[in-house]
Amino acid sequence: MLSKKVEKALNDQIALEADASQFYLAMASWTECEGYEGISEFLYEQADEERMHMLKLLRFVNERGGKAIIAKVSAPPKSFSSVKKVFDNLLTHEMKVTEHINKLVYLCLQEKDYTTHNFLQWYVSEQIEEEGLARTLNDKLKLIGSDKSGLYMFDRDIQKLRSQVAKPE
Ligand code: OFO
Repeated sequence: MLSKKVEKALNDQIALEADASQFYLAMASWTECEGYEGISEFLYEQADEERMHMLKLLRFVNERGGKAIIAKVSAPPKSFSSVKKVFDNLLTHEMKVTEHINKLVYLCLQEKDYTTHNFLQWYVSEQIEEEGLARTLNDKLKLIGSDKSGLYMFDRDIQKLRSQVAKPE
């Protein structure tokens, strides 16, 4: 059985993952309209992944005798100033998620909820991957700067870059 504190923190995390999914969807749609096929495909997949993260938490809360709350998602921006800005947003978002996961893990220890602590280890590994990938992509874009042909290749190769960063099971 979840303590009220852990249940509330897990529900906050559900809302955060749902927000991330919606935000990435907005970036996927914008990059698609701007003609970046590879980048938009990558971001559509990221949006799906965030939804999966949200669902996994939701099912866990219900299975452990809590009540998952489906919160309202915030409206993401309609447009973005550049591809670089999109990936800055991605990194900032991932860093925020990592910080929240770490706080959740700490709370589980305080509450002596070792089951949830164990469940969250998957998220800890996932965040290492996601943050690492977001950093790698930002570093590439920094190198590319305003070079249009570099950006063209980045769009073409982004899925290859993703597979170079191994995904956890
Ligand atoms: Fe679920 O926040 Fe990214 O991974």
